Amino acid sequence: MSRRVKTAAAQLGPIHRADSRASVVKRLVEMLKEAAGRGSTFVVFPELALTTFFPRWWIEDPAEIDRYFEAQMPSPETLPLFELARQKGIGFYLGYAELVEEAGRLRRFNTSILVAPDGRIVGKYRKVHLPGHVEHRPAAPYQHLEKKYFEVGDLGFNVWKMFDSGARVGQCICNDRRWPETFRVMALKGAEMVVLGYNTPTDNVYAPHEPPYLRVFHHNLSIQAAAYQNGIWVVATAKAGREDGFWLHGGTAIVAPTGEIVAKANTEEDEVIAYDCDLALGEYIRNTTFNFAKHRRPEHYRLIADRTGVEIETEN
Ligand code: ING
Repeated sequence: MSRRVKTAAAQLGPIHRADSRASVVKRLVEMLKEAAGRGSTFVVFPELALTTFFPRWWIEDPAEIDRYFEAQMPSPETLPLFELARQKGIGFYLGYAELVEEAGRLRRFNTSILVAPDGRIVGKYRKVHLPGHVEHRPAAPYQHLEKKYFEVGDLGFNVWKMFDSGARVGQCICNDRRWPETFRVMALKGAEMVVLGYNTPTDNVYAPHEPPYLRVFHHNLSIQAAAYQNGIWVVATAKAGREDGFWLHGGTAIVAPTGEIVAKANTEEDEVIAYDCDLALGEYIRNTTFNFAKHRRPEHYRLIADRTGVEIETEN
C-alpha cells in the first residue's frame, strides 16, 4: 500500500487583539472544510492559532495575559473544530497558548498538538526555542516576550504514528525551525514528516537594518535545509498579515524530502494549500546521502549537546 498523506497547510491571515476565539475558530473550520473538499486528510494550522501574537505586547495584568491562554483543549470554543475534523476523518496540528496546573503550580507554554482523525489528541509539544526578551523595551516598535509569557518546553522533540499508513509525524513551533538540532532529533527517532506553525514578524526588531526579503529567505532556507538534511517532509504554516498593524510574513510552504518547495501560499490571508505527500520519497535520501547509521560520527559531535554557548577554543 502506498504510504501517502494528503496534507494541507491552512494559513491564517491576521488575528487582531479584538477578535474573539469564536470568530477565529469559524475561520479554522472554514479552512478545514476547504481542505477536506480538496481531499486532504491532515491539516496543519499555525502557531498560536487562536489569538493574536500577544507576545508583541507588554502586558502587566496577569488576568489579561491569561485571557490569551487555553485552560482546556478542546475548550467549548474549539470543540467545533474537533467535531468537524472527526466527522470528516481529518487529523490536524494546532498551535495555542497552554495554561495548565501541574504538580500544584500553574504553568504556561507555547504549545502544539497533533489530533488524530478520530478527534483524539495523539501528541503534545511545548516550544523549546523561545526567542525574544523578558524585559519591557518601550523604545522598540514592538516587543517579543515569549521568554516572559512561556516556560521552556519540557516534553522534548518527539514523533507519533498517525493515520492508517502509520506515518511517523513530528512537530515543532516557529523559532524551532531555525535550529537544526530540532529536526535531527526527530529524524533520529524515525520522523518521516515534521509539521510546524509560525508567527514571524516581517521586520527584525533586533536588527532593524535587516531587509524584509531576508526574513522570508531565512524562513525558506531553514525549512528546506531541514527537509533535505533529514530526508523528511516539512510543512510550515504561517499566521500572516498585519495584526493591529504589526506585519507577520507569509510563506506557508510544503517542502519535499528533496528540499524542494512543492506547494506555497501566495497571499497573507486565510489560504489553504495542499499536496499529496508520498512518504516513500524520503527513503532514498535517508538510505544514501543521509544514511545516519552509515555516515554519522557522533563521537565528533559531543560538543553540540554538551556546550550551550560559544567558548573560543582555537587550535593555534
Ligand atoms: N517568531 C520568530 C521566528 O523565529 C524570530 C522570531 C524571527 C527570531 C526572526 C529570530 C529571527 O520565526 C517566533 N514566534 O518564534
